[in-house]
Amino acid sequence: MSPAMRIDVVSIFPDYLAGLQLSLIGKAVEQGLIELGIHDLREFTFDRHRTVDDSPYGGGAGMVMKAEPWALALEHILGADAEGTEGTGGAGSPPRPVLIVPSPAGPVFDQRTAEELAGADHLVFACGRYEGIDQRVLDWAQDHFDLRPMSIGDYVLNGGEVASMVMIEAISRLIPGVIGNPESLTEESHEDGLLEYPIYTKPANWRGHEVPEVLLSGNHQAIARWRRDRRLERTAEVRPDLLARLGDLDSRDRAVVDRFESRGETMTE
Ligand code: JEB
Repeated sequence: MSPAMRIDVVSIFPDYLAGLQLSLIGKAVEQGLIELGIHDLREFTFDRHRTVDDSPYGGGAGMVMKAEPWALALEHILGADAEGTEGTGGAGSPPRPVLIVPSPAGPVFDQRTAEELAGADHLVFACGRYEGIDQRVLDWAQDHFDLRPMSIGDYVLNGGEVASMVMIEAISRLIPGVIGNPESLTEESHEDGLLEYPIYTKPANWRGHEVPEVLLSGNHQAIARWRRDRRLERTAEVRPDLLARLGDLDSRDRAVVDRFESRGETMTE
C-alpha cells in the first residue's frame, strides 16, 4: 500500500474543519489512507489577545492577517515533516509540501487540478480570513513549499475554510482506496469533460412519470448510446464551454450536438 497522504489545514476556525473527520474522508483517516492535521493559527500567537490581524499599510477597508503567526504555523508543519528523516541517507531530498492558499485571486481549481494534487505526498491548506494574508508570507513560503494560490470559483467567500474543504473533498476521493468502487470515479461527470446522463431507479412508473423505455430493454449497446446522447445534449445545453474544450467529436457525437444546437432544446423537455 502507498504511504498515507498528509493533509494539514491552518485556520482561525479549526472547529469549522471538524466536518472533515466525518463521512468518507473520516473513514480514509481511520483506514490510514490520509493523515489529517488541523491547526489553530492562534496557537502561534503570544500576545494577550492572540492577535492575528492588523490594519493594512496604505489604508483601505478591512484587516490583514499578520505574517508572523502564519510563518510559525507553517514552520511547525515543516518541522513535523522533517522529524525522523535526518541522516537516513535516502536518495535525494523529498518533494516540497504543496501549500494551497485559497484566494479569490488564484487560478480556478478544477478536476484536473484535483487529479494533479491527488498525487502529492503532503498538502497544506492556509485558510485566510479578513482581506487575506500579508503578501510577505506567500513570498517567504515560495522557498519552502510548492506554492499554489487557488480559487474555487468566481464568487466571494468570507475566508478560505469552505474553499479548502471543497478542494480536500475533491482531492481525497481520488486517492486509491478512499472510494470503494473505483469504477464510479471513471464514469462520472467532468472525468471525461461531459456532464452525466440522467439516472433512474424503481419504480418504473412514479406518479405517472415513466423511466425511458430503452433503460428497461436490456440492450446494453442501445443503453450506452442513449446515455452518451443525453450527456452530449445536456453538456451542449448547460455547459457549452465544456464542449468547446473537448476537441473534435466523432461524427456521431457531432450529429447529436448539431441536432441539439439547431433545435435549442432537449428531448426530455
Ligand atoms: C478565499 C477569502 C476576501 C477579497 C474578497 C474577499 C480569505 N472562490 C473564492 N472566493 N473567495 C475566496 C475563494 C477561494 N478559494 C476566498 C480565501 C479568503 C476569500 N477572503 C475574503 C478576500 N479578498 C479571505
